[in-house]
Amino acid sequence: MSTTLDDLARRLPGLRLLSEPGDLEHYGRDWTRRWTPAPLAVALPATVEEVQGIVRWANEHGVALVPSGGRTGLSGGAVAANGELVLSLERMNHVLGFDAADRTLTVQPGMPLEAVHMAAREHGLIYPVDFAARGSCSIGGNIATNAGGIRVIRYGNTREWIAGLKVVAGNGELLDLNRALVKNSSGYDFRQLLIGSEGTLGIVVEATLRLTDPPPPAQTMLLALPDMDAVLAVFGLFRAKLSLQAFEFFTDVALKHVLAHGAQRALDGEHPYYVVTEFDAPDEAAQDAALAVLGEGMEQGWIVDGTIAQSEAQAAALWRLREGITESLAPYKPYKNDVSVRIGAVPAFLHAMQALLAREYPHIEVVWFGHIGDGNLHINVLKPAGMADADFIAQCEHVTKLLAATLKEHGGSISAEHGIGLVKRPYLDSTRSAAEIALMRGVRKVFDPNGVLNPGKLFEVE
Ligand code: AKG
Repeated sequence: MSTTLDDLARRLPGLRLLSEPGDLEHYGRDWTRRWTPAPLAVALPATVEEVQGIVRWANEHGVALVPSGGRTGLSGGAVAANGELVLSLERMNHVLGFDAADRTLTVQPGMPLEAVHMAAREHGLIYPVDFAARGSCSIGGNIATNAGGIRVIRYGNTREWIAGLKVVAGNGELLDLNRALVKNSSGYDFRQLLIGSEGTLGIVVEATLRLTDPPPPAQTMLLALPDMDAVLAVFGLFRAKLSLQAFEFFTDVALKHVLAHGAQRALDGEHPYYVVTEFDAPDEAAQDAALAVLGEGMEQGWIVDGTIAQSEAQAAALWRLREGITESLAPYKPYKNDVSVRIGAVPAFLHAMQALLAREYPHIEVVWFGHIGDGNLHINVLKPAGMADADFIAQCEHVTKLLAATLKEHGGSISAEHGIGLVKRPYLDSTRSAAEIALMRGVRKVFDPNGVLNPGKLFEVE
């Protein structure tokens, strides 16, 4: 161990520290897989005091820290490739309390999202933010990236569900932000500033989450559609006539990969676009109304085929077609774009982008899917067999520049829900103005004066 690490071990005798090559490899990377992990070591604190001790030590020794949750991020926000200390919160993974009057659950940051869901259900309530990585991602990571997911259309992003946060700032000080108050008009809301800050302002050590009533029983439908205009038309129809919980789209290319990865085909024939949608259907009348809306979409020629799940198992099988896409593409080392525009701008943006991709990538497989009702599109470009990683990334970065310009024209964002991290850092200025970025730098300096928190992520610290 280096003398620097010796000092950490001496100051915090109970702290679990790992430095075996396998551990450095495991904790030094996230799902981006682009960088070679090379952390100094991995610290797994079990208490707030240990987190504070690590941050103070990092300040004194000038060591960079990479806060780490489930490392399921796709923007390189949790990568440690430059001798940083990974500060993994995975041991801080307990429920700290439930408040029936406020309907809040207080948890530690390392709890997996799925465990949060289960803990909420024990009280007859739900924590409604949800997405495919629920079993692996952590609530702290969700907060650090303001995670979105498949139910934003009904419930909004993570930000809407955080009542209070305890955070260790870059100087080691513990901040108790908002104390779970519903109304608090007492100046700047640092809780909201911390949400989505990608571990650059502070380390979340405790979160108080708002819970809500479970939704009424739902029905899940899979639809096949002829083109993107039809997807948007059906979204308009369903949103007007049904109470939507989710409305997700994917293409035939995505379906091909997910079926090859073990999912079950649910509709015959081949169609360019598919939608998985879920809506409230508490009784027979609501189910009949949904059938009528399906019929209306078919009459209009917007829906070519459709199926309604008749059981929970069938609903899960339909969801797998959408939620299994990321995993099915992983072997192709996809270059990911996660963009958003205002919902009204989706059609114009989509057409501009399809033209751009057809021009720039005539021979490369591009997979589209995402949360169409939130204006959030995931675009995965698959690495052709035989192409060198570096050539592929250079080509994709060129197209991302063009994409960033197209997004700017349409008033969109280069990152809808994955964060900026390392991957999108070169394009931050396509979404945020120079004045905003200057303010961000100033804020970061105040929270983390010595630049120890996740340096290099979001923007380079000067
Ligand atoms: C989603 O499935 O909603 C994701 O955020 C993953 C996107 C991707 O794999 O590009």
